[in-house]
Amino acid sequence: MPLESPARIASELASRGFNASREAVTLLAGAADTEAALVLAVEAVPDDTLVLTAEDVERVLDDGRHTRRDADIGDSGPDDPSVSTGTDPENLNDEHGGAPVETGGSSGGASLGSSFARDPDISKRSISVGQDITGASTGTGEYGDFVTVFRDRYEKLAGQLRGRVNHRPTDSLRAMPGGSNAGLVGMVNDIRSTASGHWLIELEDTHGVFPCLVMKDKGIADLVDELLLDEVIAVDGTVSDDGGILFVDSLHFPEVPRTYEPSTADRHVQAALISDVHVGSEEFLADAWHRFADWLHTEEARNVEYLLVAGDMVEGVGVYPDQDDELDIVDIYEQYEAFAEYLKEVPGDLEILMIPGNHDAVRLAEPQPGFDEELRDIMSAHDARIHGNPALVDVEGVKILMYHGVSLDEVIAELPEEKASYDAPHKAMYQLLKKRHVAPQYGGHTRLAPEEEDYLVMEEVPDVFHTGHVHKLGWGQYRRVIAVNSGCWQAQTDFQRSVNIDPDAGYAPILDLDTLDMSVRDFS
Ligand code: D5M
Ligand code: FE
Ligand code: ZN
Repeated sequence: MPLESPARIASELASRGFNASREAVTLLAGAADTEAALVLAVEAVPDDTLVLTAEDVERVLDDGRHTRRDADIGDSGPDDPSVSTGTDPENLNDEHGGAPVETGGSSGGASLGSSFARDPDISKRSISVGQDITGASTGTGEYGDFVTVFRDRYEKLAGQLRGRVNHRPTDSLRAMPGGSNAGLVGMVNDIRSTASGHWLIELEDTHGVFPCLVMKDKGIADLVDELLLDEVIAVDGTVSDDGGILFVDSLHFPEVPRTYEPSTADRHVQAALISDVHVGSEEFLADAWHRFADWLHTEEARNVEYLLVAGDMVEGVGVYPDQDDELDIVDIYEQYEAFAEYLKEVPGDLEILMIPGNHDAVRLAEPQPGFDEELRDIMSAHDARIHGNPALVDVEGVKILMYHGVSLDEVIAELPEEKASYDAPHKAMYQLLKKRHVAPQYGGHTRLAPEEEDYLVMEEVPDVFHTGHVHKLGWGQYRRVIAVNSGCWQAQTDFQRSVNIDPDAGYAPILDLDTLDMSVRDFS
């Protein structure tokens, strides 16, 4: 295979056991005979070398046999992907759905072999992960574990809501005189509309359940539209004369505080937030991926030092009916091996972090632990970090909550179109932020694993919420938290056609960690 692009060069070096600095890759791309220069460079370095540097390459180029080519190499490079304008962090209404209209036109000529020369200062990087189930799963799958996980959910979210109302446990509510004012923090057990158009919401606390009536003319019916079963809310109201019902005056979600101020990085550094690569599917867009990987080697991408992948690395096997007909690679391990090859195309100096999705070979129930040792070995390219789904990742002070996004299907199915839709997936994410839980409703699409703790509660407010799964690109700000749903690298499958999903494939959202500005690169 000719080494015509930085991605191929990086991949070739990786398969020979080397990482390489971007500058080294760029120098090789610019050599008159790239292949020969690469061979000479790897032969010339000491046996224990792990990272090929620009100096290593310069040494073989300088001996005259492999003079550098001029910048015209750019003509044969891939087109420069289009760039969108960044969002204005001051504008809280800045939202973007349906990616293609948000990106600007493309402007050819990425100059792959031109004068770009950089070596990131790795010492400035920091990345750490909290709230990850990997290695910490205690669930035995028994009924008692479900009780424990829901109790933990209640306690964590009730803690966030307690200040909002004067909570009375359900048993003492029942004993209160009619007409008393009282509050209740509870998990939504049932929602019914009454014959006269009011709403009866049954809330559950650790003592029992209590019916709460929201009158249709109260002005909070709009909030009832947003309710999902099993989420935790607070209500305030008046106890009925017989003490059997609470007439609701106000309803509260755990929420992101209005005053929330996100944290930012101390230097200009960027992260690419992607998901849903689906290697192994006939519809996996290898060319778009090559363009993305090539771009990461260019000067324009010099500040992209982190690559975060929010699940569905591979297409998997037996995930939906008749999936076999559209598999390019039928063996799950071979799918991961192929994914690892694609991963090798990106610069070796990128810090990569990945979590699984519902197509990956880990348990389907959430929270999903990171991959087992065998799959980690297969995906070890560039020392990628692997964590569970969800994972709260601190990247240079910016808290990024990564979650694959299966619950988004549920939110979109249950809520009115204007509050959550496939065309505006970020709005469905806003609902999760508001509920401070990544998968509130139990029992539909979203399978929950019984654990001692509810890992799906957002105990901390993230600065950035990164999901995928619905294969639609959309981003925006919810009370200053950036929500990004990252699209995919897979063209429409027959199955998706049958359920009317029109994917946004081949886009890479790029986040400035110092300003939290977002832009999207188009590699489609
Ligand atoms: O999910 C890609 C999209 O396809 C996502 O929005 C869910 C949707 N999807 C996946 N499975 C189903 C079923 N069984 N019914 C309806 N919609 C579905 P992905 O996880 O990549 O398959
Ligand atoms: Fe997917
Ligand atoms: Zn998915």
